[in-house]
Parts: sequence; structure tokens; C-alpha cells
Amino acid sequence: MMKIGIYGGTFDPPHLGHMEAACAAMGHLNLDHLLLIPSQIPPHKFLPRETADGSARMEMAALMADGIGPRAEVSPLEFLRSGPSYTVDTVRALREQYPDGDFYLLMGTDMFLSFTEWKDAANIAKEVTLAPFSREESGSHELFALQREKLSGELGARVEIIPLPKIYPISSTKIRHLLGNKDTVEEGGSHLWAAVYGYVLIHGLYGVEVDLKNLSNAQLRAVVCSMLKAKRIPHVQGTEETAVSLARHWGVDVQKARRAAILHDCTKHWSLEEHLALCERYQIPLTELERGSGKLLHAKTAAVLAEHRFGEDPEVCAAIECHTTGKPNMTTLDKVLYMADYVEPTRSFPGVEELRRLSWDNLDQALCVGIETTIGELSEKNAPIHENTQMTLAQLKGT
Ligand code: DGI
Ligand code: FE
Ligand code: FE
Repeated sequence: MMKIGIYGGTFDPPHLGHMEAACAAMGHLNLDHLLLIPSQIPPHKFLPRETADGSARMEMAALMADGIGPRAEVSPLEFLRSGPSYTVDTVRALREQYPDGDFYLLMGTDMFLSFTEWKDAANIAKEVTLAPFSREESGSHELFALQREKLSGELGARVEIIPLPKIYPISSTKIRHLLGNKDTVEEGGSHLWAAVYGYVLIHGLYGVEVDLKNLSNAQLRAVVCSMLKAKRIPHVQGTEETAVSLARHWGVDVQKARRAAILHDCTKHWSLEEHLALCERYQIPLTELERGSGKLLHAKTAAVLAEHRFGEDPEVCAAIECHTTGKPNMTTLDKVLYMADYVEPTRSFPGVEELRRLSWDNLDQALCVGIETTIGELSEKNAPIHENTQMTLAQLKGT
């Protein structure tokens, strides 16, 4: 039987405390599936400026789910209903979706201790195992044990307590306040999963006031995380680290190399339509080959965003633009980004070690081998070679 965790909440915003609790539940209960279910917020509950609308909370929860792992996902069940939902309705709807599901209803201490007051508590208890989080340091063990006795006696409830190693020291309310104050934006962000923080920054939620054209490195990283799938992040981090080391080694502006690396793949998961729409909007001339290839276009669209959305230096944008194909007369910064992308620590292919060494010994030769390798792989698949790829190689060979 499939074990399914149900984790409801306002998630306004979802933060690292939720994430730790979700991961603890996944591990302790050995769940096959975890559903994060953002609830409707009654309009009177918060000041309008302070609260994020439902679709933003859904998207933030989805970004956090991506960070928790492939078994976690967001369910729009409560969000799609017109008013606030009762848990019993949600559980009924989930039972229809998963007739054989073995459900675990995750909940905080207060919810657990007041469970008998919930609407149709007995019916909920028939459908799910109650899975309250118990903070180990809170000393509420006796209270939990008593409540478990009571609920199993009165309602026949099954209870599985999920131990949490520590109390996460902050609430969503406090985080909203930190984000809303110019001096404590970063502190607020430090309590959020990076992609969620990036989403908050881009959309200016909770009264955040940042200039997207003047983001700190940490903020830019967060924004990029919000644009990518979690599994791509280690590659971007690896590219940043490697680009920074190579920049120092080859005497290039380290900060420029860093910014270029952080942004280089930021549009990597866009659809072809999204790439084409942005190029259209900024009148970027495209070749026939580029028009049909998201793989080639991601370098161009990332460069456009770097320039127009994030206000990066022209050299940074230029390096991003040629990071996939190279181009004639590449600057050292261009080469550093190209090679960092090629040999960063998560890359593995035959010859990567050799190419890493070469990137430190002879940058042009490394570039030459890199481009030859790419051309070799493309030729095997009968894929067309971009003119810039060909010209870069020709130029390197000629010198
Ligand atoms: O974005 P990454 O995966 O980190 O790396 P990248 O930007 O170097 O992109 C690599 C992809 O781009 C790879 O699938 C091959 C493709 N590519 C690189 N040069 C050419 C190319 N595809 C074509 N058709 N022609 C090229 O010259
Ligand atoms: Fe790329
Ligand atoms: Fe890359």
C-alpha cells in the first residue's frame, strides 16, 4: 500500500522549519509520497500587503517540494475550493484520488492536542493515521502520550508521533516582518529555501523592496534557484566555484566570472516558445538552427535577462551569451566561463580529469579540446554544428 503524507498549512511563506518537518516525516514514516496542501487564507486574517496570494503560495510550496525531493509534490485541492476547507473534506477528496492510500496526516502540537474539536474528528481518524510532530526538547512527551491514549480510546485513532530533533526557531509571521523591513531582508531570506527566497525577491512579496538590478551575490543565487529545478543547482554551484578559481588563476575579474557563472543557465528549463518570445521581444537576430533549438537559445536568453532584468556588466552578458558555442575572439572571461561550465566538479565524462588539468595549464588548448569533444559528440548524433562552434575551433587551430 502506498504511504502518503498529507501536510497542510498556509505556507505564507513556506520556510525551512516546514521543510525540516517534512523531511523528518518522510524519513520517519518512510513515505512514498508527500502532499503539501496550501490552504485558503480567510481574507481577514492578515493585512493585504503582508500576505501572498494563493497562486504565489502554491508556487512557493512547489519550489520547496522540488527541494524536498521527487516524492514530494503540491496538491491544489484546498486552493481550488472557493472558501476555507475543513480537513475532513480534504481527506475525503484524497480518498477518492487514492482509494488504496495509507494516509498520514501531519500536524503540529496544538492541532494534535485539540484534535477532538475538529469537525468530524472521528471520520478523519478512520481515514488517516495522525502524525503529530513532537519537538524533542519541548518536554511535552507526557502530554502526547495522554492524548494518544485518549484519541485511540475515544475515536479508535491511530497515532504515529514524528520526533523533531530541534525546534526551528522562527515563524512565518516573523519571517514576513523581516522581509518587509529593508535592513533585514537577507535575514528573512536565510530562513527560506533558496528557491523560495528567490521567488519572493522576484515578485516583491511581503513588502520586499530590492532592486533586481542590484542584487547581492546571495540574492542572485536565490533568484536563479527559483528559476531552475533543484537537480540543476549543484551544476550551477560547481560552475561558480570553478569559474572563480579559474578567474583568479588567469587574472580575470573574479566578481564578473562569479556573476556570469551564477546566471549562465538561468533559462535552461524554458520551453522553446519562451525562448523565442523573449528573443522576439528584444529583437535578437536568430539563425535557422537557433530558432529550432532551446539548447542553443538558453545561452542567448540568459544573456538577455542578465542585461535587461539583472543589469549585469556587458562583459558578463557577453560571456553568458557564448557559453554554449564559443565565438571568434573570445575574451579570457568568456573562456573561463566556457571551461568552468565544461569541467566543474559534477561533470563526469571520459577525459574530464585531463581537461581539468589543461584548463589550469593552457586555457586555449583546453578550449580547443572542449570544442572538439562537443563537435565529436554532436557528430555522432548527426546534430548540426553551430557556426560559432566551427569558427571558434578554426580560429584556435589557426593560431
Ligand atoms: O547548459 P549546459 O548543459 O550546462 O551546457 P552547455 O550550455 O554547454 O550546453 C550543452 C548543450 O548544447 C549540449 O546538449 C550540446 C549543445 N550544443 C553545444 N554546441 C552546439 C550544440 N548543439 C548544436 N546543435 N550545435 C552546436 O554547435
Ligand atoms: Fe548552458
Ligand atoms: Fe551550464
